[in-house]
Amino acid sequence: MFHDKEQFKKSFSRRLEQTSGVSFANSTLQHQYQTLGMMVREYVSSNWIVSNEDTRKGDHKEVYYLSIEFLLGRLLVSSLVNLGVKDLVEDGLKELGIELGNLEEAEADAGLGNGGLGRLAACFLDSMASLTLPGHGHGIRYKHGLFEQKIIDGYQVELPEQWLRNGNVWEVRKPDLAIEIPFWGDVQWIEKNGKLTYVHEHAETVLAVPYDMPVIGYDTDRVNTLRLWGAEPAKNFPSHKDFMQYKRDTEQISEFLYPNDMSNDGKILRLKQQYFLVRASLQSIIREYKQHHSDLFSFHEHIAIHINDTHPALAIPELMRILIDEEKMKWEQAWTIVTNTISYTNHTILSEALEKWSIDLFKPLLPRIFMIIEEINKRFCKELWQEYPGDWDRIAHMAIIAHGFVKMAHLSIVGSHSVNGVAKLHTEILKMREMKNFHEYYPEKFNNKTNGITHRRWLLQSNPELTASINNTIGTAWIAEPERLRELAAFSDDSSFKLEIENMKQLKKKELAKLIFERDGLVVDEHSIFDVQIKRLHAYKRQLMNVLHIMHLYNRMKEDSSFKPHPRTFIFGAKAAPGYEYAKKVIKLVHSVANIVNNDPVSKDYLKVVFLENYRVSLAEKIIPATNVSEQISTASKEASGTGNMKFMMNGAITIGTMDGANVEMRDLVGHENISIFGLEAEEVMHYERYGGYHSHDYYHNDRRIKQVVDQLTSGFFRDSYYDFEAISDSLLMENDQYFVLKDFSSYVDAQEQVAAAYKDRERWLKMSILNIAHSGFFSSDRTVNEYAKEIWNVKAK
Ligand code: 26V
Repeated sequence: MFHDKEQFKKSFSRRLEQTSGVSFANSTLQHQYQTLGMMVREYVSSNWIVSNEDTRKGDHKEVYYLSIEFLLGRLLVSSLVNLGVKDLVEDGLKELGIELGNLEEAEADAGLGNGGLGRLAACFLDSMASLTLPGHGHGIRYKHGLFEQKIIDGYQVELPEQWLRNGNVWEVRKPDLAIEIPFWGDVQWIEKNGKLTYVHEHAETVLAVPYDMPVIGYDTDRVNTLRLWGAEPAKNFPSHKDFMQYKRDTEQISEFLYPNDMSNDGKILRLKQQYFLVRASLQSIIREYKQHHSDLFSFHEHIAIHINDTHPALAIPELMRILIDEEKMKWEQAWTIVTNTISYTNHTILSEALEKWSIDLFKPLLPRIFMIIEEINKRFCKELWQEYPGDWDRIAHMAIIAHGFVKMAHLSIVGSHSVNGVAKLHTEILKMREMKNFHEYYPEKFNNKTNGITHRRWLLQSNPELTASINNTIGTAWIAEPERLRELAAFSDDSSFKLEIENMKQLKKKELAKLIFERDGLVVDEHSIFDVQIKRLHAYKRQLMNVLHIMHLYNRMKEDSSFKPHPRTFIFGAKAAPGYEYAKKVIKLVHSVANIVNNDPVSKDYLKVVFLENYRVSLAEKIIPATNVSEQISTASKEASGTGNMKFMMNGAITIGTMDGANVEMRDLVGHENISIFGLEAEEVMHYERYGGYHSHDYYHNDRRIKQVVDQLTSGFFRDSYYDFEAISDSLLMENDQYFVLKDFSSYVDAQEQVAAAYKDRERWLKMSILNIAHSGFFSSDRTVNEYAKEIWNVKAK
């Protein structure tokens, strides 16, 4: 149905009328989108079945990627791109009077993630399928993804997100494969068929129902599966409980995605979500495995299970439970299988995000799992005692259970065969600081896998103009081997390629300017520098430093009428966790600064500040190709990797950034003259943190520019919000500026001036831009996933 345009048009119109129940002429965009979606699903269904049956029969090792988040975004156009039929469909629809772009907008984002960690999982799915690796995802089918952000008077307001309002064409519900998940109750030690065993009694059971989504690879018949679990009442509800209460309690498990990334509030519902995901996934993996194997003794030779951060770490004790209680294996044998099956990625060193659960909460909810963790801990501490006799301090630090808490990172390290960080610097910090003791004890487990992004979504799909220019210049081999983008380096002085890059950027900026006007009624100068910071709002990401810099430029213009900076449009997009007051104040500050700068006749033709509401994947796809300057300005050592930085680089933006996360590797690849690096380095930050010596007051008192902008926060300069910014000012002065904003301010201003100077030099700028694109191939998630497959999972392409 996608091989021939005429045939496509015919089946599309027929299907539309059959399924929507209205005539073609009266159909809505929603009808049209649903129809096309169904056609794609049907088109891949036979390959999907073949892929599933192939791997199981062929005895290939498979990998399962367990993640509490999958931030997929929209799927229609990425599916068409991967199937290689986008142009045909676009042309066919056009002849029917329909714009593919409009159908694209009719799809809701699948926003089942907070940020980097969830989007990484989605990029990995795309790469696994495109590399024809047998790799599947397991996650939760949240009824509401990350909240929808509204800005009212400059303040963030959260609304429940509704991605399932019009159904989800990409999923297949499989109620016959549902699995029961027990919570609470008690564990009894009983004799059964002459053997002692544990049984879990009086549990409250929840039903996990799988919804399968096809994961379509690029230019391959491979179709993998993302299985998302939805919670429903089980057939037998507990007799002691009111049935309505029971229904609410069960459905709540997959109702909402927790919106507070990086803050571990230890809520029981979250622990329920984690066990729900883990138990359902393992049951489903083992059920399929058993169709072809009579026992689980060589499970780890056929199955790899990856845990995306510690959220699915209960896979370790759960797999132990299955092997011991159900398969009747000995502890040692089970432990060998478990540790050889599981691998773990750490995504942050921020202590606020490290998960730990109080025993009081954990033990009653998951009684058997708690017993098993106690046993793992006991044996681990005993081993440590052998290695470090008498070193109580070290053992207490490394224990899995200590001071009334279960530490999930420790469980993950002890129960897996591989622990990886997500960028070189991050892995070094893990090894040398945060997880030093563990690295000393298990040096062979630790390794680095620098993150990546799928170049199919972030270049082919979101920037077809750049894709076409690249194809015309170096051919199309880079699509399968993205590191061949490097061949573009030879064209960094080529005037016609430069012109193409310039035209591409201009076109993308024009499109974004139009979007900004439609959303906000704000006119931005298409020829200004588009300077962008889009990411979750966090103190360590330092959106505040960006805002203070804008205030400083404004102050300069007010004081010196001869100072006319190159026009700039500062674009922000960010959601703040609903309970994160400081982050919400920074959002308000962006709006207050915008109010002044965008309206003052002195500045309004030079500086524009735009905050794009409800930042999400589909918006990123429109912003990134239009960006000139990419802001990656976290306090060094705090951003594990960053992945937005890579998307901008691939689309020809110049990065202004600190030596943090993957920025370090970007600089090494592109060369220091093609990226603007400033500020403290990680070692320096960690030295101050350990030994002190930084006094933000000194910077406040000794730098007039700093004093001026900090004073403005509380002096009544922002007439609409007199008291709003006291907390921000306090964080800088009273709390000694934990993220070194004032310390790095001056070097940031200098770096910004250098960026502006480079932009004025057209030839130099375009050369930089081309070299950034040329060196971005390393950051394709195909490279990352290949490394995982070879060095951690030991799985091979089919
Ligand atoms: C932690 C928590 C704590 C409990 C409440 C809910 C919740 C949700 C998510 C997280 C994990 C946050 C960690 C994270 O997203 N890290 C980011 O991972 C990216 C992919 O590796 C990386 O590029 C970013 O630098 C890193 O911040």
